Amino acid sequence: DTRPRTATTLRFPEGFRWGTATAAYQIEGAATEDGRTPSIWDTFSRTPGKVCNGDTGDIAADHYHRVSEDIALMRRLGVTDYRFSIAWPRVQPTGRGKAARKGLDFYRRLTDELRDAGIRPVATLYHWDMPQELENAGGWPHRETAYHFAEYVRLVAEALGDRVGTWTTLNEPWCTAFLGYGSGVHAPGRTSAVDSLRAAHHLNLAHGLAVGALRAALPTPAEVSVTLNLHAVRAHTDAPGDHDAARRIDAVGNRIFLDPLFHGRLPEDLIHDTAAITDWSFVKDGDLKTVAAPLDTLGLNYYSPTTVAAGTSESPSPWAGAEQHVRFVPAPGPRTAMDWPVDADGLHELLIRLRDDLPGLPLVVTENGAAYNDYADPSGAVKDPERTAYLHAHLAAVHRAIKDGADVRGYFLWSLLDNFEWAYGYSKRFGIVHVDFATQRRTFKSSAHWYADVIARGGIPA
Ligand code: PNW
Repeated sequence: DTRPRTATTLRFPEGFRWGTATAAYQIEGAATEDGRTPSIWDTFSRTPGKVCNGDTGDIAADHYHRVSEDIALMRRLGVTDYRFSIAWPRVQPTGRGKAARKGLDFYRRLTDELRDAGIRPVATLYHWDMPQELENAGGWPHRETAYHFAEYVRLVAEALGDRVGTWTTLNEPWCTAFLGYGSGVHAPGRTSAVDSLRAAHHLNLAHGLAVGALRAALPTPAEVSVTLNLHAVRAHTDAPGDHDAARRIDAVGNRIFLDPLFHGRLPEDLIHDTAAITDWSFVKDGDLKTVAAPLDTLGLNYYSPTTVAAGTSESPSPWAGAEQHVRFVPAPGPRTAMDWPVDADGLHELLIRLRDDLPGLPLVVTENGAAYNDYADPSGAVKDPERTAYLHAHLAAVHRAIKDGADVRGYFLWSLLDNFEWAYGYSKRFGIVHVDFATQRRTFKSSAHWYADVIARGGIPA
């Protein structure tokens, strides 16, 4: 890059990783090809009333057949890294037994082409698409699932360990446990507070067992990580009840993962808060030691903050009983098409908290981005100025956190492509590349041109 580096660029550190992120079920399609079996998301999306417009991931962005084209998009962006997920039902179709060669071949092809393009693969092992057979056997509330996950991870690490340097065990276990088994808005759509807590523990256990499997199977030292969607929780006022509401959401939203993973303990206040739901006897001797296996980095996904006050909210909820003490206060100001408030300070807050609570642990923003509608201007260019503004504000927050001493190593923009946005189906678009789902044509939005420029300059306009 020969462009002048003027004082008007907020530059990121040398070697900062600039990426984009996707997930298998949201982009791949090819739902029944090469031996892939149904996942809980295939079942859920086929259940009437669960996903907007009855959309499914059957075809999605057809990425399974468009790997080369999609890597060419990333070359144009200039990304250094690509975060994708591996579909469990593609590589171990029933969730048990040996690996499926054709499923693994797909990820071999993907990672080969990434390497040829000079883009580092960052593989997530679980981004929500559990083989349906394992859900039929009990799913995440069932302890055995954690051991099945570790076995699947071993198969994948043995097959792909020579070509992937960065591994993430789980994406957002909070969503899996609490949206999947608590509020039921995500697959498998169950609504039980105790099952959501059991699921959270077994996800932690699955993660710890998977770290062991990765360390044992990977040929060379690799980077091993987990990605959490931590909640930037704020008390509405200084009233004690509002602070207690924030503490409760912090316990069941954040510390339920942070404490076991990084300190090998359960939050005392959470055990107390949930005493009417469970005695936590599903946590067995030795589990917390397994869960707390050392990690090389922590991935953080951030979209918007949460403000709470004393009160109550609807049930079933993803808060395991805390909804009886907590009211969610709508934030004033701009919102995205998801109706999520735009507030970049929340990202800075979380990075500073992690700087203080987990000293010495490098951080990576593994997802950040926004859903907005775009429009074609008369020349045919696809414009999404609100997304560019959102990204600019959030990258500025990351830059400020780094200046304040947070050790942030990279930023992955969610998402490369418009895709299947879970319960919202195709009605919400997170991509910086527009996908016309009728033709599968990809077009850079103005935000993609902007991001390419940011990467080329190594920073954002001041
Ligand atoms: C994350 N919530 O999902 C996921 O990792 C992505 O797959 C997803 O497309 C992206 O964020 C945008 O939604 C979330 O309700 C879904 O709190 C829902 C919530 C949080 C994250």
